[in-house]
Formats: sequence, C-alpha cells, structure tokens
Amino acid sequence: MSKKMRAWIAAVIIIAAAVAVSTWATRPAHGAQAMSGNVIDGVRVIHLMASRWSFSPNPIVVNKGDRLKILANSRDVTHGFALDGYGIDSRIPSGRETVIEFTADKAGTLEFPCSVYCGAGYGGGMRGKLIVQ
Ligand SMILES: [Cu+2]
Repeated sequence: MSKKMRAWIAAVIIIAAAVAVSTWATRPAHGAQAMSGNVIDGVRVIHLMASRWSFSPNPIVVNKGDRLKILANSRDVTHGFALDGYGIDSRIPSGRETVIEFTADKAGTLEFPCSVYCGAGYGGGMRGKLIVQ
C-alpha cells in the first residue's frame, strides 16, 4: 500500500469518527422530548388547539427561559387555559385566536387545566401539561 493510500484511509477513518462523535454528542439526552413549536425571532411560537376534552399538542415541551407565544384556538366551544404560578387564565373562544405570552422561567412540569366549563367531559379533567426542561 502506498503512503498516499494509507493517508487517504486514515483521513476517511478520522472523518467517520468525527461524524460519529458529533452525532452522538448532539443526540437528545435520555428521556428528553422534542421541543414544541418553532422559534421565530427569539420567541417560541406554539399553535395550541383546544377541543372537547383535550389540548393538542400535549405535552407542550419548552426550554427553561424560552419566551413563549401560544396561539390558541378552539375547535368547538369556549375553553380556557389556566397556568398556575404564571398568573395566566385565558379564555379560548372558538373562531378567534387567543394569544398567550409568557417566559417559561421555572423548570418542571405544570398542568394547565381548561378553566371554562365546556361540557360533560370538563370534570373528567381537560388538562394539558407544560414541561419546562
Ligand atoms: Cu374545555
């Protein structure tokens, strides 16, 4: 084998190893979930759909410190979005987008119950989860 050939093989091995390491290093941490929404101009924009008797997406997963803009819509009747600890309680009427903005500055998992009576399934727990990681 020529010197040149050996150098080429070494280069290919080094590049393959670098790719493998960077792939491994950037993998999601064990148990981490995909982030919700898309970051636009530094704000994580999340489209939230409320309907009897659930929210979608659920859970909402964000990074601690993310500025959030939740664009909430209802598929049927008026629902609500209440988030303890952030002082948020917004109504989500159908036919009109409700904008909910806050900074997710507390790590952990919070529930956001529907805060408007919206029918028989309401008492069964129409609630979503916000995971701040
Ligand atoms: Cu509801």
